[in-house]
Amino acid sequence: MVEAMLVQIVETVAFDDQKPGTSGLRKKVRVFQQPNYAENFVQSVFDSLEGYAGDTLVVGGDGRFLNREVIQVVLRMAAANGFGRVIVGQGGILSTPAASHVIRKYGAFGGLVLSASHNPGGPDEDFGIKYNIGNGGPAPESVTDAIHARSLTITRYKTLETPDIDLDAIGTHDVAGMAVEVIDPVADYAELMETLFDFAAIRALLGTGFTISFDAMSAVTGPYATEIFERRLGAPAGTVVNGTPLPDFGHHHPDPNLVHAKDLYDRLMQADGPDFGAASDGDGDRNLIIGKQRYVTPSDSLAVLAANAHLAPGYASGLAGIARSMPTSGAADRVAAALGIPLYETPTGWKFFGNLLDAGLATICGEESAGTGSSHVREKDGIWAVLLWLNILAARRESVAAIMADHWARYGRNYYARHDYEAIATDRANALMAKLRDSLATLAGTETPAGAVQAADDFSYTDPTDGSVSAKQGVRILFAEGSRLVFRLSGTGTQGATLRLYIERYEPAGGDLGLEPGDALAPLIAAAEQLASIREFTGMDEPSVIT
Ligand code: VG1
Ligand code: CO
Repeated sequence: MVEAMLVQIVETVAFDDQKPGTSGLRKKVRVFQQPNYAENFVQSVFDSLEGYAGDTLVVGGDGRFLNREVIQVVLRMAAANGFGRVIVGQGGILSTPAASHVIRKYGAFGGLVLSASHNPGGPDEDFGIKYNIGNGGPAPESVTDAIHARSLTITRYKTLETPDIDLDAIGTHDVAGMAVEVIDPVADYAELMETLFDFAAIRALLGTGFTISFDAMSAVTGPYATEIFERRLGAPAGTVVNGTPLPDFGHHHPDPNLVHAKDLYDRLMQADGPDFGAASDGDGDRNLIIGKQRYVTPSDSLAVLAANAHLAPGYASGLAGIARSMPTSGAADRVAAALGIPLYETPTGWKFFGNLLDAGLATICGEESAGTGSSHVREKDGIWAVLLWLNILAARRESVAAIMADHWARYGRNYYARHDYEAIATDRANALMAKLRDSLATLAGTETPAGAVQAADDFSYTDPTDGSVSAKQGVRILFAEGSRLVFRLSGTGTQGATLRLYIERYEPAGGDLGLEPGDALAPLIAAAEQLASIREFTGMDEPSVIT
């Protein structure tokens, strides 16, 4: 028990901007550096929970600027608030999927994951805090709403005065009577991966001269990738590039897309480049997959992984169901139909998959934003996706390009792109969405360069396990044969607003499967401009990022 006389009650004033977004609270580092800012949020989390006295909390982050300082804050506050034990990754490091696994494996009450994920790091960039519940997954909206409500009325927080814990020393430490266990951040996770995949088969594939390259983007996956790909699977040294986590990610933007992972992309497009390339993001939950001269969209990757998962030992008995976020392409829907299993369509954000996974309704989940994962944890998992791809490649002994061609020939191809308009004025972004929403009732029948609009709505989700409803999750404009446009505003940015436009066109098997995506989608892109006046509202002629 914590020595009660050490606990300090600190008076504080509420901040009005601590509403968690798609994935936790994300703000500029300077915002988090305001006195009491992190403390208020952490206390609001604790105040929203019940029954954790004496229980275990997991804490870790992606190593970005402020990670170590906030971990020390959390350790003191956890002790003062009555947790019995905190498990923390060495050096303050835990990738998001590893944190999820550690929460589950050690039966923790919950965890705090310190990350702003794919957002840049450093003194002028972003930081974030996310609370995960005992199933290892992001807190559902009922909890994040309670945290936000508490943050608006908070008047005091509990902490205590103790020296900093040595986060680099593995072993058990003491914070005023509360145990702090500093663990190897990689070992438990690597062990889990060995139970899911045929490491011997992947090792054999690599032994044939099949070459891979993994770009850790100077973010958290470096130590995980080096241990798993180079040490356990025997890939040559140098397979992992940018493998040391840096507080500012080496000034890189740790978002594994075609803009920020262009080096990797360029190498994979060479005839003599690696056979397989992958990258992950700041906190290790995303994955970018590129075969030799064949980029794989995340939506296609989800579909291919689901169609071939039975080739990996952990999924040999098949899938219970597939879940995808609403803006993710319908490629996985066709696989689910062929397998005779249900397909669940959820709002954006991994927190909506947790209930489906807990209830055994879905086994594999994915998002168009380079997130894929399964029931092995309750977060998306970048290295897991890479290993499943490698396991499939080891079993099929075909190139990525051949696997994609075969997939499209069988299921048809969902041409897909996402256009992001970043850092636009919030009022302009809101005005664009409001105008679109106002037009929903009359959109059907409107002629566009992509044909007539068939239907339009604002996506609303009812969770099949607890009946909770999440409304206004994105405007969908549907055309014939599965083509569609989706408009929504990002919930992870820290500067102005980001408009995301998702564009999809389905081409059935036997049709034009080899088009350039830009050409295939051109009529839909023109339709989006016609229906939403993007140029006028954003003041931009082009998106900032196309993925
Ligand atoms: C984005 C992605 C979403 C993802 C979320 C968190 O959210 O679109 O699919 O779940 O980031 O991912 P938004 O609201 O900005 O569109 V991560 O890797 O940043 O935790
Ligand atoms: Co992430």
